[in-house]
Amino acid sequence: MIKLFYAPGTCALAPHIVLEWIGEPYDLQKVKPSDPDYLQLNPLGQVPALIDGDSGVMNQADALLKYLAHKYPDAKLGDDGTLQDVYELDRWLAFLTGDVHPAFFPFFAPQRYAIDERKETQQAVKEKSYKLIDRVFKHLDAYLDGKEHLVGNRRTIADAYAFAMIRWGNALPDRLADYPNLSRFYQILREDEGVQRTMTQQGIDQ
Ligand SMILES: N[C@@H](CCC(=O)N[C@@H](CS)C(=O)NCC(=O)O)C(=O)O
Repeated sequence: MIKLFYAPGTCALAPHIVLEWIGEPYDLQKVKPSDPDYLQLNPLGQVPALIDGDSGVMNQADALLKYLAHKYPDAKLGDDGTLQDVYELDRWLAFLTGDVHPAFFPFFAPQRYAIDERKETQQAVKEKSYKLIDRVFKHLDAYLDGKEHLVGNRRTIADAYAFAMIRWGNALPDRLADYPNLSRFYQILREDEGVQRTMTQQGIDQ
């Protein structure tokens, strides 16, 4: 059986949602990424990680999402087999994991970006991240105008990852106020039963 290692509210929410959408049984293991026991499993000290039977430990959220989509083709959460769709799915996963996620690094962990430990310096680093986040959120918001999904007109693994990222936007000072399409996208998925189950299991709200 597949086992997902997660920490609440992190990007591990994406494969968790996808497992719910797939609907096959899976195990869930809550971890602290820096915990020595977890570091034995995943020396990167990051979530998500996944074990599927004798697969060994697998990591990197986009690779895990594609693994799940390929393993369970009937769930139709991956590309539709056309070259254009392969590209669309890959480009959104690359943008989400390579641009959106890192834009939040200084927001969530300013101490990693400034030697000066004073509160005002840490706050200044955090505020710098708003610009990075705004750039990627604006791009996503413009793209989602009039759309409910990122790829094609159907639910895919990219939607699950986008949800996890947009959810982080609720921690911004103005929340999602400047991004009406992200707000709408978020609210629609927030109503999804699979998404609701993951949030209950992870003990997170909003
Ligand atoms: N490239 C990795 C990034 C994973 C990542 O940064 N995960 C965060 C949670 S969203 C984490 O575990 N952070 C712990 C840390 O950096 O100490 C992936 O896509 O899976």
